[in-house]
Amino acid sequence: MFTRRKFLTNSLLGALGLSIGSCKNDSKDSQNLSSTSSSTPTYPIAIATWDHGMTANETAWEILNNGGRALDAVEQGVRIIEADEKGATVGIGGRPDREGKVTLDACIMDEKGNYGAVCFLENIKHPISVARKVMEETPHVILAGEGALQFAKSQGFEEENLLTETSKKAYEKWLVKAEYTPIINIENHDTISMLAIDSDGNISGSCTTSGLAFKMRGRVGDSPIIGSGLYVDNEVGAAAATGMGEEILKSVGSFLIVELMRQGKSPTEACKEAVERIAQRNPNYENFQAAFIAINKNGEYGGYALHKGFSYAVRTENTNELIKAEFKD
Ligand code: SD4
Repeated sequence: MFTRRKFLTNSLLGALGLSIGSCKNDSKDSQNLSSTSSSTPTYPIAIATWDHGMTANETAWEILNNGGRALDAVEQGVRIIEADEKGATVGIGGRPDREGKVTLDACIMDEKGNYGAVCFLENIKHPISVARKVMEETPHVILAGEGALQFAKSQGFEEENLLTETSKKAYEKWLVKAEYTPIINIENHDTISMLAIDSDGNISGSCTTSGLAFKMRGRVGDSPIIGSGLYVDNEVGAAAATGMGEEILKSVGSFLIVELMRQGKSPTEACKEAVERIAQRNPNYENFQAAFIAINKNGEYGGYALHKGFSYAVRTENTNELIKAEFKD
């Protein structure tokens, strides 16, 4: 629960200016790792990837601030981004695969360790809510493709065209050369992952994406896969990923981060180690982005990226800011 000590610490932070709407700027050298991790044990809290995390956090915060469950916050928060046609990497408006079809991946995990996911799902705007239904209404944890769509429809989700005019034009432009060379921080950018702790101290997480633009048909990334795109352990904390899914999958990065936090690392230190491992194992790491966010049981948070350009949004009672994450480069 939110204690008086936490309140006082938060008030102090507020007085120091760590407050609404700010954007922390960290050049590679300007912050040490411990300063990026908040030393403020505080919850409720929501953190989410990229700039649109600020928007998602607003909705999540309404739920958390009213005593709602972290699971509801992480579902409702990312739904806002799934519904935003302007976003090119999540839900409607997401860039299609090489055959011009938008295919979506998503997963959700609650404080009891329950997990549900959908992958290679077409024509459904809110894959995160289908993932939650998989978790709560089926004996399984992942449904894919046609079966996921069939299940979604059986649960009352309606099919709709997710390929917007803008996405269609982008696809037609891509078709001219039809080269598959994802551009760092552009074509593997903007998956939304969200982690939250509610006022009961319970942790949940969500992750939803249209994956890499112009991917091969049938390709599934890290985002719907437990331990890679997302992992939650209510005793320790949670972590989530964004970036080049193939490399994140091979590192099982989110699970690794939670285990490193269990061993005593701060969220940022743990994210950094997961990123370092990806770089060590892949001499080609200059050519893709990979980034993680994490929170621990105390509400401390952090993030770390392979390359410059990754930011994540943090919302607490006294903080509403976009943080430029530290990075390896
Ligand atoms: C994927 N990890 O499908 C996702 C893409 C992403 O920000 O995170 N974009 O590989």
